[in-house]
Amino acid sequence: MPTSWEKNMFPRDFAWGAGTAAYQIEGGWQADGKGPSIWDTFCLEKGRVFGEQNGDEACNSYELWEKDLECIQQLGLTHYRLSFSWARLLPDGTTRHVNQKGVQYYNKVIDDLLACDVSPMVTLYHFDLPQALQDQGGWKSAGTATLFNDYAKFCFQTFGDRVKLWITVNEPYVCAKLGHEDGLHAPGIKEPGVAAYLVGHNMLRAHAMAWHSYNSFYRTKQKGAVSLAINSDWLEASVAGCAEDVAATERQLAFTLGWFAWPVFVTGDYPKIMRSAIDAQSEKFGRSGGSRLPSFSKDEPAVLGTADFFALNYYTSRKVEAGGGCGEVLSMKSDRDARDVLDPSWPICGVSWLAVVPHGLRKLLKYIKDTFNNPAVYITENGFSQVGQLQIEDVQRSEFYKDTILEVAKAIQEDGVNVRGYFAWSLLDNFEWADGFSVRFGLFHVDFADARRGRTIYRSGREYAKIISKFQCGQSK
Ligand code: GBH
Repeated sequence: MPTSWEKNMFPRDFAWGAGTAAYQIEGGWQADGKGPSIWDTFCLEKGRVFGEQNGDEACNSYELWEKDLECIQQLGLTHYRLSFSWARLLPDGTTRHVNQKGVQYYNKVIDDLLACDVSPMVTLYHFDLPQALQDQGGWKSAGTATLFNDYAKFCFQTFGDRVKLWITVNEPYVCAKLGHEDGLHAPGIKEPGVAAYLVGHNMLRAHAMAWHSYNSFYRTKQKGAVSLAINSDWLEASVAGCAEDVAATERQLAFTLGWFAWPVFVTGDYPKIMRSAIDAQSEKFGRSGGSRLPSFSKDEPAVLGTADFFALNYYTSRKVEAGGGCGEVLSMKSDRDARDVLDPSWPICGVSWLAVVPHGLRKLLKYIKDTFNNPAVYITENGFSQVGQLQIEDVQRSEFYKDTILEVAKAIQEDGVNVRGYFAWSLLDNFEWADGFSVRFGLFHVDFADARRGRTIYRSGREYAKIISKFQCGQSK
């Protein structure tokens, strides 16, 4: 078992990347004809975001893109994952009106990357729905999936000659659960036990339509690959061998990873235990009117098989035990009847939800290989944040990156997982959603108190650059 770097631990063409998302870094919220998004609206309401902060300016990457490019080069990345702001390209969400200034901005980003031999991976949707579409029902409305497909086709058509790796939607779980069940993310809807399932369904439909569009109209010419990014913790039964905990772990997995991966990679439908748990709760609550979990229509393009690779966002691991199922009201929590337990041997660092468990990633990768028929996998996000007293010499985060990347190497070498790339989250400290700027995930520190938004590499950034150079040395990207 390797405990230190060895030659050839990673394939020659392994993608070494870092990621960002439009609303988290760009700023320029009203610049050059951009339309408002649900995050612009959400941040206007008091009490939503830490310190009433917002992404109006963020890292100002809209104006300072060239600074970001310098950071990317300093790390020696082969790939950079960014997201497009839908409302910057299509201010009212539809292709009736294209904002050419937005097109110019992303064209420049893409062209500059390619000129530096860095390949872009583009996410079409990272939490920032155009407000105009929210006003028509947002992701709860079936029509949003069709409009997403139009937007996706527009992007393939406009940028697909140069972008070869596409993510349709980032973390539909988070949009559905935090945005429509808990109300902690935009659009701030709290309709527990109902809206999230509908939203998840429409996001899967949107993804599937976009994949089929690419497959039918662009793949032959553009030769790229399309997937959706699924976030998942590694889960283990709280007490190994305890039947109740094992069953709870299976339910929890079905309601998180399975919710999106089963339809796309396994059956074309939701996990059976997810549907039966939801329907059993409905019955208990005397709710009629059909399942709260929608069904896929035979008249629409199939969702099964609509991923050219597995895109995984991994941050943390959890132990799971049964419980939570006897709530007073319908909710996803009561449907799941499973709850997380933090293992005391897994240190919590930075934000409260992030127990640092690098070996959980290796186990999850093996699980993905075994469960989803050995797909090509890109780890599209992985990282660890700082909160409070800032350290540019962030030793702990440097160690975290080393440990985690070593686990990825083991997954490749010993478990035979087909991992194609690793993207650290994030290139820059940025607007961390409801946590505002209080939580820093960057490989580069950003000085938000200064209008110039200076970027300074952390020790963890230097560590990552060192690792990349070991495996990239003398190779053409
Ligand atoms: C990613 O989600 C996002 O894609 C990215 O934009 C973000 O910057 C990054 O995480 C870091 O947070 O507050 O207890 O309800 C990661 C998956 C799922 C992790 C929701 C945080 C919230 C737990 N996230 N979870 S809680």
